[in-house]
Amino acid sequence: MLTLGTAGHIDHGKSSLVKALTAIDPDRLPEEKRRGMTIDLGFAWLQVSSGEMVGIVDVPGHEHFVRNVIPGLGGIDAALLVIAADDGWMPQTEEHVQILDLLGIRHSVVALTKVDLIDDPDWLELVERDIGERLAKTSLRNAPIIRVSSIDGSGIQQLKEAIDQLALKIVPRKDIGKPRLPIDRVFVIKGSGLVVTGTLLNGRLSSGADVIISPSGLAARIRSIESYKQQVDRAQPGSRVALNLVSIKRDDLKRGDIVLAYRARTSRIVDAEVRMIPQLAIPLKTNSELVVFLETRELLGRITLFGTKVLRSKETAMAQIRFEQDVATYIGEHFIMRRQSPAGTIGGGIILDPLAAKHKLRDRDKVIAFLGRRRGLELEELILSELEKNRYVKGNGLLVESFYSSVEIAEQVELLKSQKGLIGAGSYIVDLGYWRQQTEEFLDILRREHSASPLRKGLSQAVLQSYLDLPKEAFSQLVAALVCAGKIVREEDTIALSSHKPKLSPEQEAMVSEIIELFDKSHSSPPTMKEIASQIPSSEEMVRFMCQQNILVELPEGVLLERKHYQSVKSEIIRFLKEKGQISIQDVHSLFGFSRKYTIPLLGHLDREGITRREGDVRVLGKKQTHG
Ligand SMILES: Nc1nc2c(ncn2[C@@H]2O[C@H](COP(=O)(O)OP(=O)(O)O)[C@@H](O)[C@H]2O)c(=O)[nH]1
Ligand SMILES: [Mg+2]
Repeated sequence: MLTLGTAGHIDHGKSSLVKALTAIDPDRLPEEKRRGMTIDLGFAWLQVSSGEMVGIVDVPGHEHFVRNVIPGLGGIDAALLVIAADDGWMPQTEEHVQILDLLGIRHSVVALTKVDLIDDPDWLELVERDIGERLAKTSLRNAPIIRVSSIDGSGIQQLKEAIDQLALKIVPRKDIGKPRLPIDRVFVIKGSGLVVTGTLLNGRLSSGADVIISPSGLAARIRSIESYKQQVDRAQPGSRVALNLVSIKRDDLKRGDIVLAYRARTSRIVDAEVRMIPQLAIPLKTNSELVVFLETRELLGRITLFGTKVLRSKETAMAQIRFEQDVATYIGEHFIMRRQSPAGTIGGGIILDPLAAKHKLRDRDKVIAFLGRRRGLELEELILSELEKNRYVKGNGLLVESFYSSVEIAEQVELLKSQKGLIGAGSYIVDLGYWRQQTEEFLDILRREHSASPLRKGLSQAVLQSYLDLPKEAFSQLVAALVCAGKIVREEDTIALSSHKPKLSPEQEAMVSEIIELFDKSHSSPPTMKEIASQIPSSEEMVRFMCQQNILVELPEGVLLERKHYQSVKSEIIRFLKEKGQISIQDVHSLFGFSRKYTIPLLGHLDREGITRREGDVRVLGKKQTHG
């Protein structure tokens, strides 16, 4: 499946040639018939000797209708440049060749038409030499020139053979599973309804499929598909198709909209590399307003040049284009830039970042370098630069706006993972530099925390995560990796550097002894938190530390026991319960000398631990009857 586009000056015989090749008259509008002139795009097709269908898009040659030419040439694989032998190279020949060159169309054939009007063979040679010289500096430099006449049919067979040869050379368009049909015509057929046509790119469309219209985001359904006047269930990438759409209104569709089988992200701002045509007379200034043609769209935009204020003929630059509306583009998409006055094509470009944002002036160099990495359109560079830009990306959202399939992208990501070029963290992939920086940041936060509060065990995961910028899944992976590497330890929810040993200063050690002394002094009425605080100023943190260190055991209501004391009380209670079956508050008092102030919190604590269980006024053994 490939599509050929005509190009050339008005009246040079493009439409006649299409008719001679295909027996289909591409001029379908009544006005076109009446004026004998192509106004809008026309379509025809022929079968080449391999059996393959070749669609032909016939464009108008009049300079007024160049706005209709570019949408037609946007999706073609090869060009059929038509030049009349009597006229030779003319202004719209030039303009159309510029467009083809900017679109990067390399496959082409030149038809030298109206040779029946020329008797002088020297003249034909002269015209051919001129054409060859002019094409030499363009992407059409390898085009063979075939002499034809649509009137007497001479050369038509040779031209068909040249098209056969082209069809063999052209690599079929990739099916990357992201079908998009830039609409070039919308019309209503009595009886069947709404029809849109275009050249299908990047994937297949099936009848019955649900589709989305970009940029409106409206949903529609394909009722049926026609390709080269045949009803088909499924259309192949690269083919001309007509879709009969339902569940959408005529007024909701126009040329330039795109039929998509997936929801594409859009942006008003894109970054691109732009190139000026050799014939540019008035240089392009930064911040100029432009008309930008993308596939079948015609959009107003304003361009900011990076690294320069003006571009002259043949010059290139990285640039940002801001549109007045959201636009769905993809990396590697070609576009044409025209000026409104004086009207004319000034250059073209290739989208390098379809989802760009405004950049700060001081980031310019970084942005230029970022775009420079992408200009080769190599997948590895695209992935790495995308990560550098976004730091982390959900794996399945990576580079959806590119001409690589999700399988190709996933394979390259796996390769880069194995080469340690990026980090896979759950369903995310993370830029390697960013991952390292976040890891350092994480360890730094712990270092700072430990030195500021040497008595505290560490920080909770939630607090640590709030300091970093990573999705939860990736954060957990980072913690796991650091635990695995032995750099940190995790105890329940608390994380500390593995090197962290709570350390006490001589003054703090003195305070610990002072606190212990209070406990030693009053065995059956040990001091509570509050009581300690009132006797030893600023001791709260130390008491907390002693609890963390298991020197003290904290019971409800601020009651504290030394650990050893608590352990022996607990064992004694268990022993008592095993012997007697139950224990009362009075029993606890007689056993240990504790007043109610202590017995209630103590038994409450043991209940919570599952050692005891309350039954009316007494306790019995709880589920967890462990000693220790
Ligand atoms: N003598 C001669 N006239 C031609 C030939 N091809 C086209 N014409 C005439 O040139 C005029 C313009 O042709 P058309 O196909 O509409 O040109 P287009 O504007 O490039 O599409 C028409 O009057 C055609 O009959 C040719 O090979 N020989
Ligand atoms: Mg025509």
